[in-house]
Amino acid sequence: IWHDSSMTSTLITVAPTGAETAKADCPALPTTLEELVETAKRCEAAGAAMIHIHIRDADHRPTLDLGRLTETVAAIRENTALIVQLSTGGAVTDPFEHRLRVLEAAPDSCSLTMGTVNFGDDVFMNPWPFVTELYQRTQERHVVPEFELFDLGHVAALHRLLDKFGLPYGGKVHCDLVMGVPGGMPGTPDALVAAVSSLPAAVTSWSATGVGRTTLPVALTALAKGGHLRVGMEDTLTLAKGQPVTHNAELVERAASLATLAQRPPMSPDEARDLLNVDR
Ligand code: KMH
Ligand code: ZN
Repeated sequence: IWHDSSMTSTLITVAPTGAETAKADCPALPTTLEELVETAKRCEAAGAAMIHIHIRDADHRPTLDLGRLTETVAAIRENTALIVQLSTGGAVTDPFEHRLRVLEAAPDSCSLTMGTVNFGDDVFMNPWPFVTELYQRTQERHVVPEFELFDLGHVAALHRLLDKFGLPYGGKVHCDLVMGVPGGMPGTPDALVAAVSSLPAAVTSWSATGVGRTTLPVALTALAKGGHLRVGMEDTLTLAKGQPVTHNAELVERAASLATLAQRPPMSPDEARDLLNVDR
């Protein structure tokens, strides 16, 4: 008997950079526009359909500079068919105003974190008034949000948000479970099952990502549960103990192999646009 979800193909999102790793500590991290475009092309060829983008300034430090973001969106669109998702999370030090302004770069999609969470020694701030303001702006500007869920409380907040403010632009509800962050839910199969079982009925698709050593257990469980995958150097810097990632495409290739083995091969950017109802 084939379960429905086992016949669906897999959306692979690549998150190649993030805001936490220093270029000096990891020269393979794509921090320039040229590196990002090259990464996007190779990851698309390896099976990615969406890219979750954080950008850096000329000194490789995280930035939410609107000009740079706009230029980045254009460059990825010109060189790939990937769905362009900009991070509105930024770095833990970014002010709310700058994070709201990200939408002005007109991406296809944006991340939208559903609550505050301890983040290692830091705090990733997402108070309710910020979450609701950002959500309403996505609806006004026709940006498809991806709800980032770091904890079970964020799942409860997603119920509240949808009840109060209705469906996102496009009518689909896609979320991403970010697991294994020190301060958030653990990257375990049990936690994944608990979070997925609690998702609102309006959710039409979900992906999961496990940071660090939780990458593989989270990816394998997500595939088995009918979910999609997010991988990349934002979340994972080693393929195995003592084996550093030398290019984001290695993580996408591994995700694509797992998905293919699970008989849920990677979906094309075009299929992903249908899944998320992102404009063409
Ligand atoms: N860099 C983290 C503080 C997102 O992209 O929306 C937040 C983050 C989530 O990466
Ligand atoms: Zn991010």
